[in-house]
Amino acid sequence: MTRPTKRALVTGITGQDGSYLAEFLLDKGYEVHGLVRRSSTFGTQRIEHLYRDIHEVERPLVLHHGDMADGNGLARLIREIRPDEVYNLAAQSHVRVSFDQPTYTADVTAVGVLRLLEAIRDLQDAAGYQIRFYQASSSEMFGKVAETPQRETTPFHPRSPYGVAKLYAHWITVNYRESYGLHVSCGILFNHESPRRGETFVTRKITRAATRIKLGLQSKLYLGNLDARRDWGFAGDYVEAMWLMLQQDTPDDYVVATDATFSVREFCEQAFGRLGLDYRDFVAIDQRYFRPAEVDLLLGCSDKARGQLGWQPRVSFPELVTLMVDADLELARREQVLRDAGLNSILPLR
Ligand code: NAP
Ligand code: F7E
Repeated sequence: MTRPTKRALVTGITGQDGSYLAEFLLDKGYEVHGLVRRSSTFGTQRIEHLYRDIHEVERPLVLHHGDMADGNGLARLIREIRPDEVYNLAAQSHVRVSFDQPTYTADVTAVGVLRLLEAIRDLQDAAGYQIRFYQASSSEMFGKVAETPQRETTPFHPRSPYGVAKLYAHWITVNYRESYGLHVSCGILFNHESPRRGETFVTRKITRAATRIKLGLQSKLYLGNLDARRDWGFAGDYVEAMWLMLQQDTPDDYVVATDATFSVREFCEQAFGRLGLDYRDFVAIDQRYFRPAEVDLLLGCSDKARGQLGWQPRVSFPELVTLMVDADLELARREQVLRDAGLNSILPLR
């Protein structure tokens, strides 16, 4: 086994992006440490394949219990691991949920970042040891957009407790760079999806439902605002941009996007269309899925990331829909087999 060249700590490693980033860093030869929340059930489905590999080929992946709400625990971990790079992906990341849990969202998604930055600053002061830090900022910070497309210089106007929490996290990261000379960068990422996307985000909700409808496992799909427009990319492409930011000599902030926008309705059309179905026959509107304040339109301009990082997305919108539908069709087929065998109660989540 080749000796790992660098050590990274990934918070949110059990999430969509965390799982792709862990894969990416392991392939680059990193020793990867992940922060995992304690829960009464296993929450590590998205990284199980990386864990399984450990027993076959030696894969330097180590998981640690911790929580963004626990500053002492985070500081102790940073001291013990002494990572070269920290990728902060942990967050209460659901916009609709943030309206129901605003205080929790602020604690984890906003103040959690401050806890990590303080731990990094303390270690840098005590040991003269530089840790590079990535903050997962969000296009939700643009909210009620001041201009289109949105770029690094576009003024922010968040429209949800999540967006406001991300804005605090963004500015405190910038502040620690300016105040203490930390090597910290923010990726202002527009929506990015994959077959590993959480099932309550709209794209995955649509591809799960469309494929289950196709196989007769479900009859209707209830959605909210079909006219919202998003700049949707593939998560696997976006984690490379995170890594590229930390390889720069100078820390900075970058918009990461495909620079194309589509509506939720267009996503439905394409997803159901891939299965030979007309979405209008199956989609119904449920007011519960509308938000108290909506972000109507997001469209990124990623010229800076493309020019300075040499990054570009590889997966287009139609390719993204196709790969998600095809993966969920396979999942639905397995679900159908289990159902036919009378094993509904032990259906695997993924
Ligand atoms: P995700 O799938 O929801 O993953 C979030 C991760 O954070 C999970 O590993 C989750 O752990 C962890 N987490 C939540 N609360 C925590 C806590 N209190 N302590 C420790 N860990 C906690 O999100 P994602 O789509 O991968 O996004 C990654 C990051 O990018 C998030 O910060 C998100 O806000 C941000 N972002 C996402 C997008 C996007 O389109 N995906 C765009 C811009 C920015 P569990 O598995 O235990 O729940
Ligand atoms: O909603 C509309 C909804 O929940 C997209 C997070 O990763 O990206 C994500 O936030 C749009 C919204 O993502 C339903 O109103 C309609 O306009 O998939 P979403 P989001 O809110 O854009 C940003 C960049 C992040 O940073 C976040 O962490 O779809 N919509 N009907 C619906 N949305 C959901 N979830 N469910 C519906 O039934």
